[in-house]
Amino acid sequence: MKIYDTPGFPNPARIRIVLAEKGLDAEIEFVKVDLFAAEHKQEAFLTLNPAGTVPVLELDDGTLISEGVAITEYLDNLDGDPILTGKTAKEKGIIHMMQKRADAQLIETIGIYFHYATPGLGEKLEAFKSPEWVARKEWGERNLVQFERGLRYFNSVLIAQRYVAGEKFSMADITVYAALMHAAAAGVLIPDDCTALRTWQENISERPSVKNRSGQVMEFPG
Ligand SMILES: N[C@@H](CCC(=O)N[C@@H](CS)C(=O)NCC(=O)O)C(=O)O
Repeated sequence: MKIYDTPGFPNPARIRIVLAEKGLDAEIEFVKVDLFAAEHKQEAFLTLNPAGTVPVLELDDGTLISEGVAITEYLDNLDGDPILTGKTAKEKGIIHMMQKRADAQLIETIGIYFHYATPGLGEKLEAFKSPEWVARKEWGERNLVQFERGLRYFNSVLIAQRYVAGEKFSMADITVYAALMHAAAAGVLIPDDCTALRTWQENISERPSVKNRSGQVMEFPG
């Protein structure tokens, strides 16, 4: 199997954590995509994923799977023992609900803030997004407010339970963790009073699947 991604970026990090949790690292060949050069917006990459985003998984028979949740489902179910996406109907329902909330409230909002209200990944890539800078910045700032609301929501969840979707670690934890990684790279920190979220983040950083990766930060050109 191959994974097209960019090391250190939050959505690729989600899948790298999944691979480590599943003990699948050795089965994967990584192909690096240069986001700063907008390689993912060129025809060759768009044939792999029309959305023009990383990561993308390519199976040995050439099948292409993009979207973090879809890739996670595939990898988690490969050995018939899904530990990240739920075993029972109830677990699956709750994990997918919390996963969607983590995407909508954190991953998407911090991504919009980063690309629209800050210099993002630099001129070459950001030219592919809206050129109306003033409106962009306002849109980005509004998403930061949503992101901060999302942090408070997940803090309240983690006051009541150990992990994002209950008492077991799941893909929803990985998504929230990756969103916080992205936020830190964009200079956005967890508010001091979100103590449950901070404690949870410290605990997740200690997981073997995360520990060796938590030092990876997004590197900016120039
Ligand atoms: N919904 C997608 C999001 C993937 C995504 O946004 N990846 C980022 C890297 S962290 C990307 O490719 N960004 C490039 C861009 O937005 O141009 C998923 O779950 O895989």
